[in-house]
Amino acid sequence: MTTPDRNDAWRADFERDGYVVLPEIIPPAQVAMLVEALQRVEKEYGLGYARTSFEGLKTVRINNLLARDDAFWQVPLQPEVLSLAEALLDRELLLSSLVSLTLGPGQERQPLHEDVQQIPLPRPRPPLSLNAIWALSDFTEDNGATHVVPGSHRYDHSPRPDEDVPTIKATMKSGSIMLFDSALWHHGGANTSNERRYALSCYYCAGWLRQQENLQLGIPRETVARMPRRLQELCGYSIYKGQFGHIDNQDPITLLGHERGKRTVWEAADLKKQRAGAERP
Ligand SMILES: O=C(O)CCC(=O)C(=O)O
Repeated sequence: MTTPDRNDAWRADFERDGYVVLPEIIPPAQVAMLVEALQRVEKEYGLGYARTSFEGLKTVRINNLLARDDAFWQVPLQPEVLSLAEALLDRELLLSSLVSLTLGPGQERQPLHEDVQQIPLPRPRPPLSLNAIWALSDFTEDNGATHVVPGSHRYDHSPRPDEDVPTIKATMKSGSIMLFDSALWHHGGANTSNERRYALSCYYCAGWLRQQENLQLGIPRETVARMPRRLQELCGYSIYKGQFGHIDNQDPITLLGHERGKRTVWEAADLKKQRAGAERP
């Protein structure tokens, strides 16, 4: 269980540094199951290394993981991370993407970047999106642990291509999760070891922001229909503040066989008026 004290401490670290590490919160059996699932999916779909240097020419990235194997469904619902993400974004947040980051031996360091560089809004700003990097291997000095620039989420600009700043390596034990503000400057490290570094990136965004992966079109409807309702909502079968994302004034969750979803903001306003009228003597 998440105690309020622990949650508050994590949130304070996150706000100061732009990231926080939740040490070893995933049980070893779940880590092993996820690594096995990644290996199975990689083989089943005949996947290879990414094709761009940013994504990593010695890195296997499996996109759209929720559609590939049910084993990944629990990842976005991880209680501690989801409750922190809800506290930072709000409960109507969305899953932006769920992707694996398997760094092979020989993978070079990634360029310094932030994950919301394309969003045309001034910095600094409150978090728009959050990335939870799940360590499914120990993140060590030499296998490509993510580098971060603490406090850089508060800088007034995104990193320039030639910007040379000191970073720290977020080394952590397998089963740990690093949650960071996607405005934080960071990059994947170089993997100079002989082993693969297994990781997942579970990326959440505000409910009013476009998702990085188009999960409504990318996951077959019959697959989403089998998911837990909270995961369906996170995938975009939901409306933000009763207004954004509706289909003909209906919450899209009804497309998945649920009788009722959230009311639109307009229905809610009329209902409030009717109730106030009924209470008047
Ligand atoms: O692999 C990592 O450690 C980080 C990857 C990353 O930051 C990205 O691809 O945007």
